[in-house]
Amino acid sequence: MKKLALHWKIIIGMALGLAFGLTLSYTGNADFSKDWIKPFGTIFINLLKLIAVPLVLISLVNGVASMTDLSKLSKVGGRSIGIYLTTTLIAVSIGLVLVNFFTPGEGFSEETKQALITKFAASASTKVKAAAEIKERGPLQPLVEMVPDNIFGSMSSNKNMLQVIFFAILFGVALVAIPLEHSKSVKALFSSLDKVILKMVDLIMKFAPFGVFALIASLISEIAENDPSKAVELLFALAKYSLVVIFGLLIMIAVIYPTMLKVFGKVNYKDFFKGIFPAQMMAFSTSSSAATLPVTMKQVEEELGVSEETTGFVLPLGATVNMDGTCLYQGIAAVFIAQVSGIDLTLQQQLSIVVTATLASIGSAAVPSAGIIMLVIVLEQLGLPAAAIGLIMAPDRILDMFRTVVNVTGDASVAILVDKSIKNEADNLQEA
Ligand code: DAS
Repeated sequence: MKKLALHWKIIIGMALGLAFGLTLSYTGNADFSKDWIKPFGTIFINLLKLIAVPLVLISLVNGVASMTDLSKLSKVGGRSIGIYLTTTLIAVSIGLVLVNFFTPGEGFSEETKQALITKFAASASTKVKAAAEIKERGPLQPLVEMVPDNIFGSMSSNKNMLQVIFFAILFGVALVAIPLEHSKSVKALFSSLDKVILKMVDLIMKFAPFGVFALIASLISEIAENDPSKAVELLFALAKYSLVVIFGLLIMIAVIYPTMLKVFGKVNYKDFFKGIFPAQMMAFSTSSSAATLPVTMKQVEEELGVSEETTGFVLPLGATVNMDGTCLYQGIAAVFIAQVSGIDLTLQQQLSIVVTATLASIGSAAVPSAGIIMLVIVLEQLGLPAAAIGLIMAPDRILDMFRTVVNVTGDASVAILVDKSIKNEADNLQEA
C-alpha cells in the first residue's frame, strides 16, 4: 500500500481527535482525556519547543555561512536583505490588518468564550498583561534586548529567540570573514549539524498525527464538556482563521509581488508566473523551500533570466531567511490565539508581533512545519499561551503548503529585482 503523506496522516489525526473528543464530551468522560490523552499533546508541544532554539541557531549559522565571501555579502547581500526585510514587513502587516479586521478568534458564545479563556489565558505569562510596563521602556529597548549578555542564558529559554538569532547571524558572518583554512571544518560541522537537526524535526513530525489527535481530543472534550455545539463553534473559528491566512497569502501572490516586479523590475507578471509556476507547485507539494530550492534556482535562472551568480547567492539565502508567507501566518496565528484566549493586544504589543514574527520567520528553517515550531517561540516571546498551538495545529499542514508557495515566490521576486538593479548599475557605469 502506498505510504500515506504526512499531511494526510495529520488530517486523519485531526478528524479522529475531533470524533474522539466529541464522544468523550457526549459520554461525560472529559477526565479520561485529561489523564490519558492530553499528556501526549503536551509531549508534542514540548518536542516543538525542544527543537526550536537549536533549529534556529544551526539553520541560520549554516545559511549565513554558506555565503562565499563578505564582498559578495556586502553588494548582493545588502540589496537582498533590504528587499527581504521590506517584503517580510509588508507580509506581516497585511496579516495583522486582516486578522484584526476579520477577528476569526472572536464571536464565540459567552459560555464557549469563558471555557477557552479558562483553558488558555491561565497559561499566558504576565508579559502580555503587563502592558503598562512596556510604556516605561525607551524606544530602543527592543534593540538593547536583542543583544544577549550570555548566549547560554538566551538559549536556556524560548523567550530569547531574538538573541539567539542575533548570535547566529553574528557567528555566521564571522565564520565567512575568517580565512577558509580556519572556517572550513566549522562550516562542515554546521552543515552536518543542519542535516541532523532537520532529521530531528522530521522524526518529531512523525509523531505529529498522534500529537494532533491528543491535542484536538483533549481540547474538544475540555471545552465542549457536555455540549458538543461548542466544538462546532471551535471548528467554525478554525475554518475562518484558515481562510484569513489563505486570503493574506493570495494578496502577496496576486498583488504585492506582481506590483513590485512591474514597478521596480519592469517584469510582466504573466511571464513571471509562467516561469515560477513549476517551483510553486513543488513548494505546494513538498511544504519545503529547501526541497524546492533546486527547482526555484533552475526556473529563476533559465526561465526568468537571472544571472547564475545572483541566483546562486540570493536564493539559498532567501530559502533560509526570507519567509514572507510564514511571517504573515505567524502574525495572524499570534493574534488569533490572543483573541481566542480573550487577551486584548494593544497596538504596541501588535507592533512587537511585527518584530518578533519577522525575526521568527528569519529563524525558521526551510522544512515542513518550521513555521509552527517557530510560532511556539513567538507566543512565548509575547507571553501568549503556547498550549493554544493545539487549536491551530490541525489545519497547519495544509496552510504550510500555501505559505511555502509564498516563501518561494518571494525569494524568486527578490532574485529578479536584485539582478535587475545590478545590471542597471553596470549599464549606467558603461554609459558614464
Ligand atoms: N514549510 C516552510 C518552508 O519550507 C514554511 C513554514 O513552515 O512556515 O518554507
